[in-house]
Amino acid sequence: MMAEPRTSSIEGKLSEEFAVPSHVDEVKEKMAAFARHHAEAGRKVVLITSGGTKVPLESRTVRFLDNFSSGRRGASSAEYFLDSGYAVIFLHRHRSLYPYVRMFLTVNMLDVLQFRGAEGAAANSGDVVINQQLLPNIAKVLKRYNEVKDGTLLLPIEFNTLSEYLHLLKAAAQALSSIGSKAMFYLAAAVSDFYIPASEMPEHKIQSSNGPLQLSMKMVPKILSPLVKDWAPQAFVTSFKLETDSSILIDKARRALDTYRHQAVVANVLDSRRGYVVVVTPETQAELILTDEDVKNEVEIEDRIVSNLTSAHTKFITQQEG
Ligand code: 9Z3
Repeated sequence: MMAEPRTSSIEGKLSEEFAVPSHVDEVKEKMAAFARHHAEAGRKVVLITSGGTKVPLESRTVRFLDNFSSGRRGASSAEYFLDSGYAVIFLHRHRSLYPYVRMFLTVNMLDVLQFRGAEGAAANSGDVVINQQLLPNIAKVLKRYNEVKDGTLLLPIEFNTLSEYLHLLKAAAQALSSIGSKAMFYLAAAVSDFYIPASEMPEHKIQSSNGPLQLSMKMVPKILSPLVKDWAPQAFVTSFKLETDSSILIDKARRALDTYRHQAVVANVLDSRRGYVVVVTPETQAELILTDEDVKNEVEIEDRIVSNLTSAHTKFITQQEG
């Protein structure tokens, strides 16, 4: 078994080495009010993290290290959680995929809009309408989007930097602690494991005239540890494990569960992540696979993941209360 990370040193590192965003208290209060309101209305609340992180190499940043994550997993999962009756806090990277809107990002807006009336493109003023033949699902999606908006069921919170992500996740965990086991964490963001501390970062643009670049990066603190132990100890916590080598995937997922003692790990491999995942819990292991038929019918794997986890969450709540 892995040595358990020391929680207090992680909290210390977080406050010393990662700049606290100025709006963190305000956002925390917003999240706490959202959670209280929905829990009182009998809803469960899920905090979804989504998207990649970028890690700056210079303090006046010209260059940064990024990763592949599009935020699609988080955005589509948010929709399935909403369909399952959850209220959703969507902690996502600025400009990563967003629930509902994600479906229309590949269309050029100007190609699907037209002037109303017979004169069509010849007109140069008047009402603009959408060509629904080019966006067959738009009415259905717009209706659902408006229902979610009118019910204030989705609270979007953005992060840009790794520091913002870490502090906002901490604030979210503390904000949700008041609703105990009704809270779920669904940590799908692809967060950098490495960073350069502000004290070791050059201020100005790194000069290529100095020759080849060697970087030394530090480990990002394992924030899952204080989240599970201290900030939201009663919540149902799901982390994600990504590998490129499928032969080590399940072992790594089990090790994460042993180390952090949370409830579930969704294990996935980069290339097959849209069609295959394994949900690993201390007692179970469920393979979720999309068949060719599923793909033809536009079934998404997030539908299966969310259905698996919402059932596990319901059982978890019953056990906690019993
Ligand atoms: C995931 O594994 C997500 O499923 C993906 C989704 C990021 C692969 P997309 O955003 O992709 O839909 O394009 N997220 C967690 C990845 C991660 O970095 N996990 C770390 C690890 O595996 C920390 S738990 O060690």
